[in-house]
Amino acid sequence: MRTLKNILVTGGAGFIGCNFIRLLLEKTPEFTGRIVNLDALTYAGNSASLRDIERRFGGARYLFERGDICDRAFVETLFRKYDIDTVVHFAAESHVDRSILGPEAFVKTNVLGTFTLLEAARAAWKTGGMRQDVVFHHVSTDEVYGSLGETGYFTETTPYDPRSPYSASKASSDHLVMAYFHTYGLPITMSNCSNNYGPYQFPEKLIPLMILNMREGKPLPVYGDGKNIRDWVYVEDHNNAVWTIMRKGVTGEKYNIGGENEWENITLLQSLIAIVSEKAKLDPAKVRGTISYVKDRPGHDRRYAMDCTKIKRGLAWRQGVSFEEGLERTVDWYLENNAWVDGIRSGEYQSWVEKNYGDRG
Ligand code: NAD
Ligand code: TDX
Repeated sequence: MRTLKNILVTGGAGFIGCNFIRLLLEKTPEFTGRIVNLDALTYAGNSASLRDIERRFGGARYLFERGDICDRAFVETLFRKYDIDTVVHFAAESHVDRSILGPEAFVKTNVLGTFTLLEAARAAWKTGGMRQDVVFHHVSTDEVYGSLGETGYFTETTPYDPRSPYSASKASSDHLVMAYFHTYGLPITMSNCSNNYGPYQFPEKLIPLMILNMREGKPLPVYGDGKNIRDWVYVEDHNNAVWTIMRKGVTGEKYNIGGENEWENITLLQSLIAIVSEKAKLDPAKVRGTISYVKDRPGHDRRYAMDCTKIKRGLAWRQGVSFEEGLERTVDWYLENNAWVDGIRSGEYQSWVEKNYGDRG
């Protein structure tokens, strides 16, 4: 088992990263070290997501450094300044639709940014030979494997077959990470996870977008025939898996993480409508009437589904939150956190949505 002391979290102001920092500082007593959060605060990064963490742990166990993972000199300074022994790399451009509209930022951050971090880690951890008491954990996605038909699952040995600029850029970063293990002996671990949901997710993604559009009486845009399938996992279950791999995962290995919880988008939406209508006192029939089938996403992958046997058998990880419970928690969170929501659903993001999608929400 690795003892991790000074952790560099990249992208800690984003959805999964901020939940990871919360998990470690609030719910993981065996972690007594400190976290340095390196985040550029792009449109998806939000310092409001960690304001209370800053207040409670700031200065001692939690430090925020605003910067770009592509900035080599800055990243190297952080390794030295904080004596970093662990990297957990969440920072990325993460939205498939945006990668179709503008792929360049995806290549920069996801490919060049990952390369820059790997180079900085290699330089910092090479003291004669390569240190082996350190770890670089790379957070990736099921989308690198492409699209499934009606049957079958992605395993860790499924050949890569990315279809969108987003998944192609993540696939490139995965290959670089593995190459640094084989070529330079950099101690890496990697995880590929299915669709996450939960608090603090940017409301361009399906679940928060739908919850907030329902609340605001806006159309609910369903791509294509609504029968694309995703495997949903609660963000805390994903982060528990990442933490487990960082401590106990075999160096040089990758692990699939998923919810083993497949839903057609339209069926998921119907469940969400029932939950939100009850909690927000809306008429479910009226909300259903706002479903709007819109033009499909180009290259829209039909189905994702993860085989999680390796992490379950090898590292004894399990999902802890049922879909029913996770959706309830998520809806409650979005209905209760008006200040956080309003901060995003105004200004820059709203103008971007209107420019690219008209008034669909
Ligand atoms: P997100 O878009 O919510 O957050 C990304 C964060 O990275 C933001 O805080 C942003 O400011 C930061 N960032 C972006 N470019 C940066 C740069 N150049 N330098 C420094 N910081 C930068 O993303 P997320 O949903 O939290 O995803 C986190 C990671 O998990 C990503 O690597 C993504 O590919 C992966 N992943 C996400 C999901 C999912 O369902 N959301 C599933 C599997 C894997
Ligand atoms: O308005 C919408 N209508 C719709 O039908 C949106 C935003 C999405 N969809 C569909 C497309 C997908 O089939 O819902 C499904 C989920 O879409 P997204 O929330 O955009 O997620 P997805 O494209 O599946 O990718 C997500 O999971 C894997 C994350 O954004 C990635 O970062 C992660 O790697």
